Amino acid sequence: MFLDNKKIICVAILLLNINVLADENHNNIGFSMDNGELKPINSNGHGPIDAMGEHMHKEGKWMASYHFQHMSMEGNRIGTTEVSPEFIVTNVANRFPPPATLRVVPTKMTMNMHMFGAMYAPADWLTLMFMGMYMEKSMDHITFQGASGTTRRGTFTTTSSGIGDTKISGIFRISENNMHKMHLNAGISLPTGDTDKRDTILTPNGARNNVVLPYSMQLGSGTFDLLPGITYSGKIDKISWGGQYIGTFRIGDHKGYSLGDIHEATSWLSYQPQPSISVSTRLAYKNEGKIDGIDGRISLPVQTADPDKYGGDTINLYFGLNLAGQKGVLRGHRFTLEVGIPIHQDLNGPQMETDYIITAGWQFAW
Ligand SMILES: [Cu+2]
Repeated sequence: MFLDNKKIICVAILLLNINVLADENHNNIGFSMDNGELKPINSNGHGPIDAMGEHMHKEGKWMASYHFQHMSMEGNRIGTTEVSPEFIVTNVANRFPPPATLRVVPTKMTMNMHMFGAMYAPADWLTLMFMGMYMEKSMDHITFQGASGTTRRGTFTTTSSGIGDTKISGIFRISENNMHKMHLNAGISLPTGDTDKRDTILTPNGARNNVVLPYSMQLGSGTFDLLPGITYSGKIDKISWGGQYIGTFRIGDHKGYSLGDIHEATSWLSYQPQPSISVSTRLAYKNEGKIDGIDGRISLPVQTADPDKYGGDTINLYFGLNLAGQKGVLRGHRFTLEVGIPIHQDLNGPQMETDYIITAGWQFAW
């Protein structure tokens, strides 16, 4: 199901890619409004797809978007050191003893996010943004037998899916000239994602229990979150670049806990050999705090049940491809693909490490 979605989107993008390029070949790129030709739509006119609220729109303009993101995590680490399931169940203390050590280890997690966005600019200095999402999560585990030792009892998988949190933002122009643009981001995340998801687990003594899933398998933060930020972007000829800081600050708590605050900083560089196509690279730093407080319903001998086993520092490197349709039915449509790999992960572990992130997107402005 997960892979099928991804394949369909990849194939669709490849087909559209061929169309856009075929279209382009018939053109002399001598666009200008004077001789009746259409003005080119720049594929790098927006920043990388995974950076949120990185562009604004002119007064009266709308934009609709759909992004699909697939994230894959496998294996565990403590700090920057990779650790095995056997190491975890013989060395890491259980926050909820007995038993004294952890007895269940997550080994693999996949997350799919379907993001539906809308943007509207009531004025040149203000763009409004809405983003809703649907999420699918899946986590594989190994359960070790009894209270100690490294004998495996079995494996199990938990899943959760549904609506995630909803983001509403205002983007405010600070300054703009031919080369440089700067704006402020002011958003709020509404707790529309479920925090009561349940599924069945395999316990160390062999029971199959239906429990409230740990924090990382829930679909929302449970709290209203403030999302302040600042974005800069620049452009000369075929080269564009930019940088952004976005924070996520939880307001109050929910069911006795709040997820850690997040600081994200990213910078990008993109090259557009012709308006219909551009390639980009991006570096993204993320710092996330531990969970504050505890949900009294979650007390299992597994790292994901421990609020202190969340957050850390990560740096991801991304590569992106951006296409902008110029003519016919494709005009105004943008297609983007961005692939990210972690180059640094220092986690409050044991915690699962990220392998890769793929984001495919469609945007249409009118
Ligand atoms: Cu937009």
